[in-house]
Amino acid sequence: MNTQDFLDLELKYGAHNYHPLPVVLCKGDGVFVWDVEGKKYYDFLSAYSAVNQGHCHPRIIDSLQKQSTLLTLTSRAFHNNVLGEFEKYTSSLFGYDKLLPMNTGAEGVETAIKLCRKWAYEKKGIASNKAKIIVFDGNFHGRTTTVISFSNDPDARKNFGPYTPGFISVEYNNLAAVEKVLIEDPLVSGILIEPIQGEAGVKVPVDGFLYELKKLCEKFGVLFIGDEIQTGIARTGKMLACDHENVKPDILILGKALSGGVFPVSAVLADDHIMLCIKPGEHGSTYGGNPLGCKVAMTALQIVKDENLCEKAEFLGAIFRKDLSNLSSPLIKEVRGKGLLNAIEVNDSAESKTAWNICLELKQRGLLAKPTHGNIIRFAPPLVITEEQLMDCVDIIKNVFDSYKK
Ligand code: IF1
Repeated sequence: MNTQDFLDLELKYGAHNYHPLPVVLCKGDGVFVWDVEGKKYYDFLSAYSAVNQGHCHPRIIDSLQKQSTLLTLTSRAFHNNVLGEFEKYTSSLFGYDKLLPMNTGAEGVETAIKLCRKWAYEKKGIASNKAKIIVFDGNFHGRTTTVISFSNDPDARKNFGPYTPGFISVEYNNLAAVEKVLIEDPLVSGILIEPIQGEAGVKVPVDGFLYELKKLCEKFGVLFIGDEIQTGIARTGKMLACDHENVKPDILILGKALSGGVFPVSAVLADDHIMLCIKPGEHGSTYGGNPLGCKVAMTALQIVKDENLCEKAEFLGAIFRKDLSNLSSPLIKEVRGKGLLNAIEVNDSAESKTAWNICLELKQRGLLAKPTHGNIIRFAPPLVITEEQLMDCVDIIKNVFDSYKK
């Protein structure tokens, strides 16, 4: 079967809920992936930052293989001998009392919302069913019905109602707008935020925004809920993007690279006065906390430390942005990002095909990236990329922008 055969197969038998680049991958190793025709590519998406540790990292695969022969799933009806170790390892690493394990990012966000609401009623004294959570315009937190209820992306929302109430959306990066809501509405109990907005096109807030937001949370007695599913685990040059401003979320949500792209593992972390608001029988998941995922996740986190991935992302990210900023192409409107989460905003309308066509040209030359919001191209390679490989990629990107005509 060739590429077209695989595309046809998915088109015929798969739901049409995605619009992928026309490339069919069958192998991955570190920063590289291969398609079914044998062509090799640099992966500059990293499965939306899930593969920070690189494809098929041998240590993660080893953990997966070993644990898979011993025990994979017990459900939470019984204990397993890996969950406690994972909970201790991860909550100590991030500095929280406790961890609640789930599987996907969206489930982690749902868990955080439920936890915040429970805390609002049982600790903050909010009247039953009245709690509200502030979110931000342009947010992306997943695809569940509650989460899309507070999206402003028409594609994500339209004809999926009725929507879950209890959310107030304010402009991202606008502290005064948040403060106004907090002053006017005493029912607000939490603020859910991406420290850098991914889907919105790698929007980095001004320095000090997260710090001031946390101070507002403290002043008004509301919980800072950090969605670090995409920005966490070294992607932006620190373990968490919030670390850049020494902000510790009251509720931290992790996913994606928590398991290095090998197995779905997400987690919510909080201190006792928050986490213990949820009691037995009130929340859970069949696969959440399974020993296979727990082993995989511990190894994935250990690799981040052992291979200095935070330092690498910070160092290489600065070089990458500098080199991209030096490309003098009329097609580049802006280069932005933090660590190895970066984007080029293409100088064309969001409806134009320019960014898509540039991505097809990049693919032709051996680099895979995907446009978001029409005219923005995200660049997020696995953090195990070497400086030499990164320079090779800068050349590819430069050549495409130099040669590309609208
Ligand atoms: C898709 C975007 C990235 C996330 C944050 C929660 C989730 C995500 C901050 C949910 C997921 C993904 C999902 C992916 C596209 C993607 C994405 F472009 F849509 F925004 F990464 F940038 N919080 N992000 O970014 O996690 O339930 O998917 O595990 O195909 O929808 P999930």
